[in-house]
Amino acid sequence: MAQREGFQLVVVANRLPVHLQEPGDQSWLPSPGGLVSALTQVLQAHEGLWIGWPGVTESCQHPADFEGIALEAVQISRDEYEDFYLGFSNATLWPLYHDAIRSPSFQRRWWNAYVAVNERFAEVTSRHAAIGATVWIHDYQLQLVPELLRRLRPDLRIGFFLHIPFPPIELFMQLPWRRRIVEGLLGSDLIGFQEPHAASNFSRIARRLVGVTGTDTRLDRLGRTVRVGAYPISIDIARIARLVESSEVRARAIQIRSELGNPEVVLLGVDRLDYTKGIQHRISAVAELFADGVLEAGRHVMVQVAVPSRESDPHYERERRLLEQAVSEVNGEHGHVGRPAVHYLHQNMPFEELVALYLAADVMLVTPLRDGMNLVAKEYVACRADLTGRLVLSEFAGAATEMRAAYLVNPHDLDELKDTITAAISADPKAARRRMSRLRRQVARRDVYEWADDFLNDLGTTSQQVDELAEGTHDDVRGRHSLAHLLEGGHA
Ligand code: GDG
Repeated sequence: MAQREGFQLVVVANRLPVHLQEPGDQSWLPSPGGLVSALTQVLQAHEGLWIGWPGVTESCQHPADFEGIALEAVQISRDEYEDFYLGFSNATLWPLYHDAIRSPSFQRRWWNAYVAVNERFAEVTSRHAAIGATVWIHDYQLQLVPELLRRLRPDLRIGFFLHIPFPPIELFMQLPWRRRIVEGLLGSDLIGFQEPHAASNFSRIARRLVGVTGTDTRLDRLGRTVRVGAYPISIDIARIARLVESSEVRARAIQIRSELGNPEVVLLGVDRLDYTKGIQHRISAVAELFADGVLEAGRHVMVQVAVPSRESDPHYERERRLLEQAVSEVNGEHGHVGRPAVHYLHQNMPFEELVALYLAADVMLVTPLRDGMNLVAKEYVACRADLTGRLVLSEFAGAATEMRAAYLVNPHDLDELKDTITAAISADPKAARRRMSRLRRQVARRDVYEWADDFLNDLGTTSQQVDELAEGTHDDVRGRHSLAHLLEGGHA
């Protein structure tokens, strides 16, 4: 739905909401997930535009729209994929922002590619946003875009949401380009984080590094107010409720238990195969519980779904090898013929199958070493309408800030992890129901659609000066689409 004067609402994310079924193929599928559904719905209501990378470095013919929203691609070359995506995004920022669980690597070439790709996103956005439009930028790959875009288009209302944690100052200060990242984010009118703690980490760092004044929730940047806050993301609760009620999904859950040999207890883990998710810590705890005789193959069984992720990255390849070795050791030592202790699936599956697994599982193990939120924890709880099921949850997941009634655990403490899993399995059913009931009330407070509305409503009430600019400067902002032009002195 192209509009000559541009779009009033623009979402900017690293990826478009569609992906190619097979590389080299030309059939595009919607990317799964509550976030895509929520943002699509918001954009549909405003005839908005989604800007992102199509996911392939070769030129491709992506669809011009998706479920009634317009799509605009930002191209990334093969070298930029290596340096901007695998390099700076996933081997510098990702580990640094996740407590440096793996050592972040700092490479100037990666940084230069990050700047170049962020500039391209800002330029494409500036060409398509209407005068005074609202632009919502997502995640750690695009932290420079708010400031770059503001330079091109001071008339825009700019929001940014970070899906992953924002680190404490002690870690963030390692980043050679720390000041540029903070200045980049400060180009926003509203910066949202998953947790209040992340928001205050950012504000403290901004005051220290850039010398802005203000509180943890409001910073004064060059005469503008930048609001900072926590907007914990959620899930599509109604969709999950519909699936839980469907007879096919319920029948599949029963079938899964039967295929597992109708054990007394099914333990479940579902994660992207990522070193931040604590999958190995969980497998170690379960292995020791089998060795101690607390768990017995046949009576107890674990299912671990490890969704393939970032497979060309050597850290992830190594993680996969170590995990598969650990699983095969447990099964070698504690399984029986036809009755493995741990069922391991390294594959993507339809969401319906995932919901059937959530329904089939008595104990859900969510043990990341650090996680922005963790939607799996919320999805599991949303599935347990009959109040059965127990959630073991790492205190280092953003979800733990809200989900206090879970069996909370420090996954680094192997004994505590074993004790917590044992406590969850053997808890008095009444006490476990009370916990699940509290968790369900908590999760029901806000779904992903309300999350998006909350953010956009708050963004809509920011920065009066934006409205004044948009009214007075139509001619002024036209044609400001190139950062190179700006830097040459086209517009200061
Ligand atoms: C980042 C942050 C934050 C998983 N396997 C399959 C599948 N999934 C879906 C789950 C869930 C989602 O993927 C995973 O979400 P998480 O929150 O656990 O994790 P990240 O991918 O690391 O996401 C995280 C999130 O952004 C949102 O802000 O919570 O902290 O790291 O929804 O259901 N879906 C399908 N098949 C699978 O095999 N269809």
